[in-house]
Amino acid sequence: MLGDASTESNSPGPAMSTSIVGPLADTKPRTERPKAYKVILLNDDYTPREFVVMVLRAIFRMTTDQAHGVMLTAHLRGLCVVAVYSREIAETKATQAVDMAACEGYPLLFTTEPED
Ligand code: TYC
Repeated sequence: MLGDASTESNSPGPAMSTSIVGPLADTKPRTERPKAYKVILLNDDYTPREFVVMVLRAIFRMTTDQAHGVMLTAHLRGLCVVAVYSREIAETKATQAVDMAACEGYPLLFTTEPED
């Protein structure tokens, strides 16, 4: 039929109504947020309180008041979440903090774990 778009074609190959490309690409953005990781400070019986505060200030950029609060929470409750970062940064900071303590002979521990 002349002028009927459904049957007319200027090029060889399948008619326009026949899909050869499959479904259209999903246009919804699906960028995954990278998982957040907690850095956790563990209590021990040997590391001096002032040294814990110094490490928290140096590595985690806390004020003295913030660092003292985190140190005290770990001291009283056994552990304290220090901060949350991307995995790379959390692991780097935890390692730097543990190394700083180890250099002085202290058993201070920081661990990382993914947030739920
Ligand atoms: N418990 C230590 C002490 O009494 C101090 C301390 C606090 C150590 C917090 C580690 O994560 C810690 N000297």
